[in-house]
Amino acid sequence: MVEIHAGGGETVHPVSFDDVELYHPKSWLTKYVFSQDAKIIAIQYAVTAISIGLVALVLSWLMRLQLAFPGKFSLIDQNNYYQFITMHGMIMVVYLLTALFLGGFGNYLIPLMIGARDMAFPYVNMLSYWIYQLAVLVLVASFFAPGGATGAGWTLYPPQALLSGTPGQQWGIILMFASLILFIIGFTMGGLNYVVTVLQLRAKGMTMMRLPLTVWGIFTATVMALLAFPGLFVASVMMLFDRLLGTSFFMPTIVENGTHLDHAGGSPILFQHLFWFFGHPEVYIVALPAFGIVSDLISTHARKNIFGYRMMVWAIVIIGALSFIVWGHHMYVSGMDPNFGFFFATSTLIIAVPTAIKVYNWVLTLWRGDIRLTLPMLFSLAFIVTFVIGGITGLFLGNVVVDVPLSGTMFVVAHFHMVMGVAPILVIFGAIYHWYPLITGRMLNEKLGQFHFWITFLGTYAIFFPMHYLGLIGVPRRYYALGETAFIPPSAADLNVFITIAALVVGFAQMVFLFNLISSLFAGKIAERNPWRATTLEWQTPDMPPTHGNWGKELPVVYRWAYDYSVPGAKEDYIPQNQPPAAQGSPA
Ligand code: HEM
Ligand SMILES: [Cu+2]
Repeated sequence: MVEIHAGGGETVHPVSFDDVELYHPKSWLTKYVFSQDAKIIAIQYAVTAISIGLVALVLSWLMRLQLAFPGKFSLIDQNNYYQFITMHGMIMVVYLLTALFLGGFGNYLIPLMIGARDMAFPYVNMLSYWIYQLAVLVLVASFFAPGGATGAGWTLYPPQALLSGTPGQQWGIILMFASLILFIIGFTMGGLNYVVTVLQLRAKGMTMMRLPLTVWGIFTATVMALLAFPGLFVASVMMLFDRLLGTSFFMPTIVENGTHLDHAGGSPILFQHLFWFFGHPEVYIVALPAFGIVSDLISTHARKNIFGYRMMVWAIVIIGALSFIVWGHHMYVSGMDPNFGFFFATSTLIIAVPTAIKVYNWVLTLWRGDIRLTLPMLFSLAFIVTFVIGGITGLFLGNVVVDVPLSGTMFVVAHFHMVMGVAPILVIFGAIYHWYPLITGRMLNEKLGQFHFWITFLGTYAIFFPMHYLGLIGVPRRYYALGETAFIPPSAADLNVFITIAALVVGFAQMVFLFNLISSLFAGKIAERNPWRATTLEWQTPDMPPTHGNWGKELPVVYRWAYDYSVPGAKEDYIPQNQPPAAQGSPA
């Protein structure tokens, strides 16, 4: 792994940049609203994603209130509960996490970290954001449409999703699919940009094997998303046809309330396959950028080179590839052939190997590092712990015999919230504390940040740990109210109250975080240039925050990998990627 950082010997074939015409904004409107600058587009993506994410957060409070105090709130009836659960799940997974990691961090960081002026196709990049925003508006509109939002569950399984007993059957489900279709079109426009930009616009000397792991994570996740989203796209279009045109791709011959519906012979299971062909890779579309970002955060804040860079790159790529052949583990209860069950269980368990390698390498990076307990570091450490815990319950659920009894219970809810809810969000927070000074020129308030970290970290455990137990004693998921059962002890109700209080406290801490984000814009301490003394290119721009075109007159030239921290003999404990070998020891 060490061989990569020594000097700039390899031959590279960078694209020539001199003749790249940058689009220069001419008015306020083209500068800040219809902007083609990836940095502005990134902020637009982030603000929209966080705004809609707040809606999902509020929905989770409403669900938790209902679960703790069943029937006390007339505002929440059975139908609402299903609408809330559906919208909460879909918004969190797609409209918040995917959009924020790829559209937000991808847009901001890719061009800067690889030493490019902007994305390859800025106009298409701008369209990508506006179509995403339209998708969000269509989704929000479904709350106000007659019949309200769909209550089909975030997996949108037919035939239930289209039957009249399901809330939102009139408009909600149509708007949900329309919104997903728009989202995928918008994402594809952005995604092609991220891939082409990484492949074609790297600065001179920035070989693929010198890319920071953040870029590797986002790049691989984007390639995956470009391959996985089409599964959801066709499934959405075909479901719309079933709903609107009377086709029967997924709708079986079915009798509803004594009436024979017009559908005949469609396959609901086919929908499940298409959905999870997208749905499982989706977990890693969110996780891989998080993996990459965490690697860079711990290396920077422990002043140590990442352990096993090549291994880390390959682990990212292999996890990405393997996650296309494990989708069936979401369908163990669909009555699949046991041979298939065996195949999917095996492939699922194999993914644990490259994943474990990543965890070892993070720990070895920290080992004997000069660890600074900054907020980005705290969030990264919390991520590693949380991801390991969520991963371990994943190993249980990956086995057919364990999954079958547990799959309808709160155990699954606890598992996926740890691994794909809490873990990536911890990374998002760490990343925001890390890059906020670059984006705004100011630091976030440290005290508020500490408060935010501890409440969020401990609070999420208070929420999701007891849920494992509830699942094990048989509390089902997606239930509006438990009612009286012979097997669930009354103590489950007390635990539900506890979880809800924890959820409200954690929610409050996020409001403090938002306050910090906004107030620090005006009142935050002015950031030094490169406050974390990082090696990567985004901190080496002539202006901070970076301006249009990123690099002023001259593009950077890259001489080394991204992890030259605490190099023996060097004057400073970090050497920026664009520092020539001769001048080693005196960082610019
Ligand atoms: C503090 C934050 C959160 C709380 C309190 C929370 C709470 C809940 C609750 C109460 C349910 C319904 C469980 C049931 O009745 O079966 C649920 C479902 C769900 N949540 Fe969260 N959640 C949070 C954050 C997240 C995040 C960050 C994600 C992103 C991955 C997420 C994804 C989902 C999904 C996919 C479902 C399943 C929806 C379905 O079954 O259709 N949640 N959440
Ligand atoms: Cu999966």
